[in-house]
Amino acid sequence: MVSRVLWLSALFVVATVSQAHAAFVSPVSYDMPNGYTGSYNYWDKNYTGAGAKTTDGAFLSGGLGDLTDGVVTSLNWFDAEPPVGGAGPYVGWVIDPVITFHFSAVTTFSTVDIHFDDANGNGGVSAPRGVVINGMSYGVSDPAGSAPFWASFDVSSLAASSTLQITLLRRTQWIFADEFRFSTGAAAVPEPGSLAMWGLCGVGLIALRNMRSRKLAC
Ligand SMILES: [Ca+2]
Ligand SMILES: [Ca+2]
Ligand SMILES: [Ca+2]
Repeated sequence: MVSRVLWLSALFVVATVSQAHAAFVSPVSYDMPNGYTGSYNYWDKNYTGAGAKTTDGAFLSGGLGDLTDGVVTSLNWFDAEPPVGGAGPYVGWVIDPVITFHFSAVTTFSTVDIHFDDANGNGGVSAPRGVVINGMSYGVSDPAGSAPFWASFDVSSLAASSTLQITLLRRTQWIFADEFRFSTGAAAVPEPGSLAMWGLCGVGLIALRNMRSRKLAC
């Protein structure tokens, strides 16, 4: 009986350790200048907030769209964006866009991941040369190939905040992005696994104590 309980406790320790990883945090909205028109329309056409979704560079605010919809394409802009109409997965800019993400609470972030196109200059579209996140500058290397890629930024040294202002810095004429993800570090509150572990450890200790008591009583 006692060994079975202790075994279960050990299993929960393993489960708890495996859960102690970063968690994704979703923004409640983002504000930014809309994308622009080249061969096609690289707008955030399905954006849910205010602003002209089919006007180049129009200021969009209070909503969510292509940058947080979970859709991540493995195609370069010239394969992913046709036809004209702006419903493709990317937002593409001919400026260095400033995008402000709003969160429901003050949060200590650990990582920002951004998915960019890297067309090696095809059509003027390249990987970015860097980003600025809440005033902190980060460089981005141009990957050897031309496939779209995730760039990961360690933001654990930034002060906790309910907003992240991210400026994308172009390497050439255009910059294309289709998804942003935000992670926090270790959870601030005990996870259910931790509570279960302590509960089972307690049961195990009580069972052990009872057994020893019985032995002594005999
Ligand atoms: Ca997306
Ligand atoms: Ca789009
Ligand atoms: Ca490249």
